[in-house]
Amino acid sequence: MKLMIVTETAEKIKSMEIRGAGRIARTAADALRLHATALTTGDLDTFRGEMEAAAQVLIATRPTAVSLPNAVHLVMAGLKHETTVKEARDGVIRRASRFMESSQEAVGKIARIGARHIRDGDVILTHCNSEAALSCIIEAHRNGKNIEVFATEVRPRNQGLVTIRTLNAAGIRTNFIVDSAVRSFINDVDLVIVGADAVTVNGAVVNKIGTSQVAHSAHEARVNVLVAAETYKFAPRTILGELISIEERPGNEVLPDEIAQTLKNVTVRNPAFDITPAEYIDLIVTEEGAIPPQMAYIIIKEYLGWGIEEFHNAFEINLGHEE
Ligand code: RUB
Repeated sequence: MKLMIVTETAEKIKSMEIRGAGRIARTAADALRLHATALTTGDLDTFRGEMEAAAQVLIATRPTAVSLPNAVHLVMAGLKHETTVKEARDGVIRRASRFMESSQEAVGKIARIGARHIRDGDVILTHCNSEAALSCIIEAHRNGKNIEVFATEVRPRNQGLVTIRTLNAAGIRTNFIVDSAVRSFINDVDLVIVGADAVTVNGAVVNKIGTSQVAHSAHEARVNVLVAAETYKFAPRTILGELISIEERPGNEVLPDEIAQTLKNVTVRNPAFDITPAEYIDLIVTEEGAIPPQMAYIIIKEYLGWGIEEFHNAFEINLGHEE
């Protein structure tokens, strides 16, 4: 009963009713806030245990967007030092509220910084539906720049529809294309702008499946690729060489079961994300400024507070003698 808000939120994230890395992170933080508010126990250990269980349920929903565990850890940080239930509850509420607020502010800052990299007359291509990427495009349009957009369809879940509705509402001239048409139009494009679910320490960007093909086409055509990503999308544990796991979703998102069942030799594969190497990315715009992807470690160390030595201490890792 007490976990209701958490299980409902987890269900909505899994089914993608709530989607997009930033929104997933804010909603998870809010669920933890509401859960802490609803917990009636007077026992600190029970409170901590209930919060930890809720955190695990939320983190387990979708594996790729690093914003989710980063947000959950931010909200849960401090819980082990708080000495009464009231202190712990207030702490969770304060940290969750601060995260939600700063996450929203970050998108506004990214919009202002990203818009500076868009020139009057630019044709921009975007893939999937990223709040951070769209905020840059919309800000440039608000600043009076005459821009035009190519937006992909984004099979199989059609997030491109959400993108074109937003661009249309903002009054931005938009071309809607199927995913496989990117290379045919790339020579008409001046700049690619996409969002991110995760950024690794070596500057690789994990985003909606197809992003790496878009970036590859752009690289080949010498079109710049800009990634709009809040700092909490950077993945600290990649410092240890940990890989980002790529979510594989059910095949029936791609091919209806009644057809798939008639094709005994066919397996439908449906990875939801892919990895674009740093060499195909020109700039990552964060709320702290625009950086080349090779500087991702600085964001992880300076803004998320995780340096290689913190990992060394936290996990008692002997960096020289790992198996
Ligand atoms: C969404 C997606 C978005 C990033 C960034 O994938 O790949 O580009 O999450 O979005 P899905 P934002 O639809 O599977 O969640 O900038 O809104 O955080």
